[in-house]
Amino acid sequence: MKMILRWFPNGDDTVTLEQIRQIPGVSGVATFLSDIPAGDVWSMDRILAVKNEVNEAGLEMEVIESINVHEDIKKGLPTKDMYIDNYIKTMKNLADAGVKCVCYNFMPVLDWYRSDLYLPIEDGSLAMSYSHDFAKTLTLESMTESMINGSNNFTLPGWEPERFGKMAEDIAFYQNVSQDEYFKNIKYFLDAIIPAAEEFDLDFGVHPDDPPFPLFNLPKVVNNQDSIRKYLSLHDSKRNGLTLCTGSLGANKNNDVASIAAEFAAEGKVPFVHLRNVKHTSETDFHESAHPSECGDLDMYAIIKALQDNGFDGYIRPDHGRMIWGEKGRPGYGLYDRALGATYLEGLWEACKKSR
Ligand code: DNO
Repeated sequence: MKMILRWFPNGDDTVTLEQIRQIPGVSGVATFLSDIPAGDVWSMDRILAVKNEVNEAGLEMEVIESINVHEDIKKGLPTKDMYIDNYIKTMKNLADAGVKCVCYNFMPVLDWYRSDLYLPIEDGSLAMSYSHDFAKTLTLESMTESMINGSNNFTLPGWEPERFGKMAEDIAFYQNVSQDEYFKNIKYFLDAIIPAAEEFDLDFGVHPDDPPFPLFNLPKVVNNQDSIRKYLSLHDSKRNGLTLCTGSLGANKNNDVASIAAEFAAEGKVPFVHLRNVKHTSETDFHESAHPSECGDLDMYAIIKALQDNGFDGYIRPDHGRMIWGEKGRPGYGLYDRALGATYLEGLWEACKKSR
């Protein structure tokens, strides 16, 4: 297992590589070139520039989160082949630069959403939260506005400004796309990229829908054990895996995250894990919490044990932290709470391992 942290390059992060290097046990970062629009090829020069920066700080760059999938591929438009070719070129360049694992998602239009990016919780810290009833009252414009206004002038991953212009049109497009048709588009993509991933020795881990509940009547892709099974069976390969995001899946009380971890780790299809805890406030609503089991509703011990029992040997990163100790930064991605999370999770990992 390698513990890593998400880091945003090009001066777009309040957290420095030097700080990350000093978190005990953290060996690398998950990063991406957020300024390259989805569908364009990531050049070797750009990839090597960020890799060198990471390596010079004493860290590894073995994980990319994400190579975004162009919406035309998701929509199954004729231009999809050109964008898939570009995607594969990016994969090849990344593999040549030593990348081993790619996290991506196939969610239509919206990557992730929270109704409040700074909810004060009991201990005085600020956490991100979600209310489904509230989300359902929003128009696309008000949702986008709230994410932009709440983001402290940081670009939120999945909310890159290049996306805004076409979101409304894309949402309208999907109103006529059935879940089955959408899965055909996923299969087309996987049939093209997974053989390339096999050739380049790259593990792919699809990120679950976040939150796992439908918004704007968009198709849902990966939000429970059955849909993960379905997604992974579209193109059966060890390279076609899951990014097990405990907070995304765990937002639905009906998901047994440890059982999901066990099933897919046993198949060797969990290359990457996002560990985060959530506190449910209703059937659909939650706020994020600190990582320890006692702070939220997920049993981190059970999840880590399930991963270990089933041979998991991939990357873990502490996911979204709260804002604590007055830190100002990109929602979910400050330094302090994620550093606490990393050391807690490493302790749990070690205890679990030694008690085997
Ligand atoms: C949000 C993240 C997501 C995730 C993508 C992966 O904080 O978890 O943006 O990186 O869905 O493709």
